[in-house]
Amino acid sequence: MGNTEGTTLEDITACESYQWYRKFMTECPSGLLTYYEFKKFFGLKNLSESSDAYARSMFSAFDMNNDGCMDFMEYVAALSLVLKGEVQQKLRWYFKLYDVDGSGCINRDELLLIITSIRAINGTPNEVSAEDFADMVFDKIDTNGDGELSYDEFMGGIQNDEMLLRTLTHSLDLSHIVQRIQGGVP
Ligand SMILES: [Ca+2]
Ligand SMILES: [Ca+2]
Ligand SMILES: [Ca+2]
Repeated sequence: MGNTEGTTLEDITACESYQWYRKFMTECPSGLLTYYEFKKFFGLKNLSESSDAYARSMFSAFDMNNDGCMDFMEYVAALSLVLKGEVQQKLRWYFKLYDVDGSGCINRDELLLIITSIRAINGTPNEVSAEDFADMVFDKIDTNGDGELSYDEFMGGIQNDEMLLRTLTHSLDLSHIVQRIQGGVP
């Protein structure tokens, strides 16, 4: 797994970082978020096995130095990326998130796991089954047909497909968290 996160913190205003800092420190006085606290923080409760696997891979993607905890900088970097990052930065991060086993490629099982988990967490009804959706993604963007999505196939394919891009962006909609943060913490 290459450490090529292009995350910059430049575009966060001082006021926003203060709000995020306050929120983080209120909910996590130790300054380090474990996976258990992470789930509490993001209001993830009663997760099914696959949703839990997804939340766990999201946590690992946030935990950039892989020490098993999310510290404040990682938290801000992640939020900043998810909320304001350029499409390319976001996709790079999604790729890391979706490549559950860190092999450098996304295979069909990994994609299916993610789709199923996202659907379970978001609880939204879908016309297309997760299996069909995964097949469609592979049909569209696995350009060399080897059954795995390489980084280039993923980046190129998603960016050239309005619908996939929108689906991906919605899959990690953190707006309710932002609302909680910006609404202020008592
Ligand atoms: Ca960490
Ligand atoms: Ca993989
Ligand atoms: Ca491929």
